[in-house]
Amino acid sequence: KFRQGLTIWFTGLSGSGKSTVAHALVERLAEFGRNVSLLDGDEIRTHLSKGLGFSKEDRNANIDRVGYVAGLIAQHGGTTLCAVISPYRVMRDNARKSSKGNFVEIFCDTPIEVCEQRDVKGLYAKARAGEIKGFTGVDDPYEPPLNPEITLDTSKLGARESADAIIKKLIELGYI
Ligand code: GGZ
Repeated sequence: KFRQGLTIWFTGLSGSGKSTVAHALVERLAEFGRNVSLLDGDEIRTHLSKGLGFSKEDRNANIDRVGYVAGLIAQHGGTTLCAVISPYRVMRDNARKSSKGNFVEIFCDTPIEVCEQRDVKGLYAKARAGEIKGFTGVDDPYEPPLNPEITLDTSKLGARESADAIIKKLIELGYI
C-alpha cells in the first residue's frame, strides 16, 4: 500500500505541534527506510505560496496548492507530510481526494490555551492585542476534523511519542 504513495496531513491551530511532530515523524520514517517530503506551512508560504495572505480565499489557495503537490507526489508513489493549519474542512477533504484517498489526517488537538502559552512567535499576543486580524482560533474560524485517522494532544504527548503513535497507526492501516 505504501508504494501507492501517501499523504500524511497535519491540521490544527498555530502552535499545536504540527510542524514539530511532522519533523519527528520524518526521522522515524527514515528509520524504516522511507524518504519523505515535508511541506511545512511556514516554508511553503515563502516559496510555493509566496504572496498569499490569510483571507479565506488565500488560505484556500494555499491548501489547494499543498494538496495538489502532495497528490502529484502520491501518484508517483511518494510520501508527503503536510503541516498546515488548513482551517476549512472542505479544503482538507479536497486534499484527500487529490491523493486518491491515500491520506491520513492527523488532528493536532492541542488546547488553544497551550498553543497560546507556547506562542513561539508572539503571534497570539499580537492577535489578542488586535495587531493581527483574522488569526485562527482568535478571530478566525477553525473547523475540527470529523473523522481524523489520528487525534493528538501535544500538551500530553511529546513529539517522539506522537510520532510513534502515528507509526503504529500507519502499520495498522497497512501503509508500512
Ligand atoms: C493563522 C497565521 C496568521 C493568521 C500568520 N492565522 O505558528 P506559525 O505562524 O508558524 O504558523 C502559522 C502560519 C500558518 O500558515 P498556514 O499556511 O499553515 O495557514 S493556512 O493553512 O490557514 O493557510 C502562523 C502564521 O502562519 N500566521 N498570520 N492570521 N496563522
